Amino acid sequence: DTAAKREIHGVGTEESPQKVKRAKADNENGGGGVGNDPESENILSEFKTSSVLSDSAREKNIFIHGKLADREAVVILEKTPIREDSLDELFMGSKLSLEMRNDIYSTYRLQAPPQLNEIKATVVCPATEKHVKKYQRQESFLVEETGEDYQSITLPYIQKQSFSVQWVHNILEKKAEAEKIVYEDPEPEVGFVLLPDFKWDQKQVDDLYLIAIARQRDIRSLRDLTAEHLPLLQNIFQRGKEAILQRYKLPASKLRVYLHYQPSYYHLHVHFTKLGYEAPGCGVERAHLLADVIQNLQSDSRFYKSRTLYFPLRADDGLLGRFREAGRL
Ligand code: GTA
Repeated sequence: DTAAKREIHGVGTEESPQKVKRAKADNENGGGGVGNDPESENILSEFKTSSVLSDSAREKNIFIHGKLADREAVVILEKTPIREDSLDELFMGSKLSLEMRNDIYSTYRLQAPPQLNEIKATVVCPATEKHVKKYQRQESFLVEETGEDYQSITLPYIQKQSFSVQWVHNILEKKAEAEKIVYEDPEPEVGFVLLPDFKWDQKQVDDLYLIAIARQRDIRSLRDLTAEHLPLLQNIFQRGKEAILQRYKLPASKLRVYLHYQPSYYHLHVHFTKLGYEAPGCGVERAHLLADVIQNLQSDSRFYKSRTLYFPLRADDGLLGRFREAGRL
């Protein structure tokens, strides 16, 4: 799979290696949430840790709650994948210390040059209590939501309690991340913006992750979709795949294209990830393939209004509390 091994710079992206290497500190809604700062001062030197929300030795990441200049913040640190195109530099330019040798086996501590030893840092500041809960490791419960449950429990809850989508509006209005747009269709009804998801460092296609954000602002989620939205969904599917083929040389047969239910952000968006990359939230309990969504709406315009949908909620998610209060769990 040569496409999968191919690194991004030099393969059709216009972004310079320096630019794509920059660690991101885009925040969600800090004073309007426009996050195009150039690499600058180390704002994290001021960060005071309160607690570790979760961590994973396997995924090599840690989610930390703390304070940044007296404001609540969540910081996510994640070691980035080792790129094939950096191997020569890694072998030549590192310091190596032997840890143990036994027969044909030996292990070393390899101290890579700083530019090959980056950690991706994501900062959410000011973070709401909901952000803190979102990133906290917690037990999950599968919820069964009928069309009526959606109307009586979920909809009233999300109308009051969901995350701000200011960051989405900033993208649509080119107030943030404008330089990262991979493809855009300006048409108001079927148009969308395709750009790298902020979980992706864009250095290699192995973990490719883009999102397509619909220009229409009144579609909250899967539940709002009817056959009327088929031209929009088909446009995102078709043009999104074409743009990814052109930019990253990855064919549609290598893509997992899906919507989340429940999403975190209630403005219609579609996830494009590389098949084989286990992106957070790509499991069957949360991801709905766009191809299936299109077919379901073609056979029944009211499919997502009437179907029972299943999804996991974390133990202290307020929505789970509402399902409990309503005796639905
Ligand atoms: N380009 O400002 C942004 C931005 N924001 C605020 C969110 N996204 C953004 N993309 C850009 N700029 O894929 C992306 C998110 C997500 C999508 C929204 O928009 O990265 P969703 O509405 O379905 O929400 O999709 P979802 O999937 O719950 O959100 P998210 O944040 O991906 O959380 C899912 C789980 O992924 C988390 O619980 C956590 O376990 C994990 N996760 C989240 N962020 C990171 C991270 N930076 N590194 C590693 N794991 C992470």
